[in-house]
Amino acid sequence: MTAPWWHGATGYQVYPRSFCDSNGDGIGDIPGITSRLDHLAALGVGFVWLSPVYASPMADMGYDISDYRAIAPEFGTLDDFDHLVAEAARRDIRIVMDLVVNHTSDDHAWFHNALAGGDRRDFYIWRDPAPDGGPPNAMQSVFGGPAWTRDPASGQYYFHQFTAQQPDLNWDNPAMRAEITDMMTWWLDRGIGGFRLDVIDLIGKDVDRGITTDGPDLHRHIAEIAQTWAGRDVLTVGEAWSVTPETAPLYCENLSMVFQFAHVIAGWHPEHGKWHPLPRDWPALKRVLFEWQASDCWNSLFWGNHDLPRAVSAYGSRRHRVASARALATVLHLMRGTPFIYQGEEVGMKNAAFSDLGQFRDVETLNLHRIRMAAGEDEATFIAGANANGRDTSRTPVHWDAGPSGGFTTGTPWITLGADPAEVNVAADRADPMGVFARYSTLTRLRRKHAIIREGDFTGLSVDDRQVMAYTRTLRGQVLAVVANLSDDPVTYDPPADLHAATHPLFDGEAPVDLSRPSRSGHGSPSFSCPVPDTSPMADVQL
Ligand code: TEU
Ligand code: CA
Repeated sequence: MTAPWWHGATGYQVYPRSFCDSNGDGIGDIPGITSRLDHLAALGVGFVWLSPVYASPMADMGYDISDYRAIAPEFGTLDDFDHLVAEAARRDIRIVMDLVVNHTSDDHAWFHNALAGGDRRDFYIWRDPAPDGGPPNAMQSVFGGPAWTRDPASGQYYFHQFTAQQPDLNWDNPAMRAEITDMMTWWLDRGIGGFRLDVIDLIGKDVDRGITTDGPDLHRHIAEIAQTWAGRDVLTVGEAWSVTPETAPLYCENLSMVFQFAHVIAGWHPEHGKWHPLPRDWPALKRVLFEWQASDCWNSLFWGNHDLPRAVSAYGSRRHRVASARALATVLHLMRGTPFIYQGEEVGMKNAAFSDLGQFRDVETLNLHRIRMAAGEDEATFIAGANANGRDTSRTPVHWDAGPSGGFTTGTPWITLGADPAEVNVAADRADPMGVFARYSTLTRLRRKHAIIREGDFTGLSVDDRQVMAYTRTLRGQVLAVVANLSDDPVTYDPPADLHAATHPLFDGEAPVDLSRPSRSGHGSPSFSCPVPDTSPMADVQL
């Protein structure tokens, strides 16, 4: 059996609102994406994960769909979408749709019908109030507050895992499921490259037992929707915050891969969560990353997305932005799995630096603000926290150049630009042969070219080292050794004894590193044995 195409492909996530605005209304749109496809082709990506472009009131920025078969007018039309798919295909890039089927918008026709007591009532999850008239149980929504909202007309409550504007669909209802599979087939027939399935671990829930993730019917439901793509050569990526190495194989029976967050969660305070990141701890992060490398399932590999801080801010060096962005790219993309680049990451964009509450747009951040203020937090502390951990921090527009609005729009952007657009932008970085883009575009090509990157066995090295990430990939007697300094400072790395002298550098123009003896390397260290002192050491060695 030949390996699936996504083993050799690199993905790129487009958050359409902030990618490129074609008509000056300040909102990125589909024609804007099409206009920048040559950038993605130069980067060498094989597919785009397109965050939702469906009709939506945007209560959760498109993750609240009001019509699955229509495009939001601010993003364009179905013709624009078909044109994007065709133009992408001409560049060997597939368009993977973000599919949100755990819930719809409260503005979906089904929910209006349900509120009116029509035949779609049971498309959603309704329960009678508790004896005291309150919510049926104590379940909480992800964005704060109860997961139940009362419908005054019927007196019943509906369930919503996210905002009240995102009622959960009732997956126990076969008529509802039939509508979803019809809709999926309709998109597949348009020639899309597959689906990224939003919060797919939630669709088997049992609210009466308080179960949301990994519910009793989860894999039966996933198997049913998988029928829509049976026999089609498409990529399916299941977003699953709850998946573990033990449960992953169940997902992988039907999906190409899970998009799991173990390394993200490992960086959070175990009790207080993402707003309380732990001090960076590479041994802990590596343990998680390496554990997943041993999974029987194919991996997805990523540092960031539209819900997470920017890669270089979350994991990189403050002092060496470019070098650490390159090193992070390198260690991620040479692991086993399909790497994903979040828009702007390919030029080392950083977290936003908002200074004022009025600059935030995300419902989760704004809800949390209310909760925090009520608890007595001061605004400056909140804003600093939101810049570091909130979702808007990575949702600011792509900086295409140093011009007004970063070349994103000729109008007023819907959200403030990110940090330092004059310095950190696509044009500047692409002009630098040692820039971030140069490294990413090399990595996408190396993955296509070298079977060892796609198929090689993975062995994590030196897991307790606090500064260096190191591992090998092995295939048919060949060894690829990956060693990168992820710290702010020069390091001396003493490689395990069984690594011998390098014979070939992986990256053109870099000398092989002798891994038979300790070598000193680092950001700015003159004694590093690579000709490029300001980057990660790489070597391809023969045992
Ligand atoms: O995210 C799933 C999810 O649970 C996140 O809301 C996550 O908990 C949060 O971002 C952590 O801070 C997906 C989408 O990626 C996200 O944008 C949506 O808001 C959410 O589903 C609901 O559709
Ligand atoms: Ca626009």
